[in-house]
Amino acid sequence: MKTLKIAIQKSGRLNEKSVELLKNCGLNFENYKSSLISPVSNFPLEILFLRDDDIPEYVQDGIADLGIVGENVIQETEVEVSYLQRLGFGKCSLKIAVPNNNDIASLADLNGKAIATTYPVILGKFLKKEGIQSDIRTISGSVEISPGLGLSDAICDLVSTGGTLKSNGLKPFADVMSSEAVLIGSKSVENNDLVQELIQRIQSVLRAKETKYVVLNVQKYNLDAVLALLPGVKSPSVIPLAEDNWVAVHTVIPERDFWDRISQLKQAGAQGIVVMPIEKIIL
Ligand code: PRT
Ligand code: ZN
Repeated sequence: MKTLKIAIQKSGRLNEKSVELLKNCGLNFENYKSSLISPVSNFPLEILFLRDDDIPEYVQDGIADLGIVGENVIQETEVEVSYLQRLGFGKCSLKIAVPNNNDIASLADLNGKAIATTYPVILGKFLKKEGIQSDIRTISGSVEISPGLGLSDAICDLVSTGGTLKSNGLKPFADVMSSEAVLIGSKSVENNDLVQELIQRIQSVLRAKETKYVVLNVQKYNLDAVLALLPGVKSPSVIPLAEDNWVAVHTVIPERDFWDRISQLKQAGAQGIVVMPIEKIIL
């Protein structure tokens, strides 16, 4: 079978998490900062390290079969690619932001105003949908300083913590889109067996990330109350302990309701709760 190529960001916010994800999928490769291409020794795959802006087109044109990139970049480049898997990292929102002291109170107030952005395509579509006519000023970076320099009345930029807006005297005003890193593929590879294998490995790593392996001890008379709180992948394992009347329960619980569940378990009589990370969950 032909060797696949996957394009990931060479350096920047998505590089480290993309490399970590692929390594957690059991792929062996060198991550030399100087190389543009790195072969995987134990899977028919090559990794291309690129600027994120180039990834969607490389995938669309079939130069790479797969890519990991932010949805914001895919939508801005308007490429024809398949979304194969959301990856849960690189989360951010594209927002319109305005100076703290300003007279912009509603979207309609953006009519006739200048908005600086590096995302003219996405912003243009958003404004069109909202029936707003603004002057979109496309700039290549440091968007957040443009209102202070008198170059625009507002900006449209990616926000994660909001710290950059704050330190530039700006406040978020409208959400344009939310984004995260996604695995994309060229239209021709969707049904390829190796691609499906890779997607399954990625899903098992993502599932594992969302869950914890929990071991706890409980007296038998409290077991039912504790089990009622534990969904488990199928059902929790209950193992007798050397001490009479005690059992150990092993299970997997979702990270999102982790702390709630832990305090409920303690109230129900669980003791010696050990929580462990999981590497992979293969269903
Ligand atoms: O060199 P290359 O072209 O590959 O990288 P790049 O400089 O274009 O992109 P990079 O590495 O900055 O971001 C890559 C991807 O990370 C983006 O396309 C998004 O999908 C995602 N991402 C997640 C972000 C952010 N969070 C983010 N906060 N990209 C940029 N920012 C910037 C934002 O533009 C602003 O300047 O961070 C600043 C705001 O951050 P906060 O935390 O202060 O709100
Ligand atoms: Zn870029």
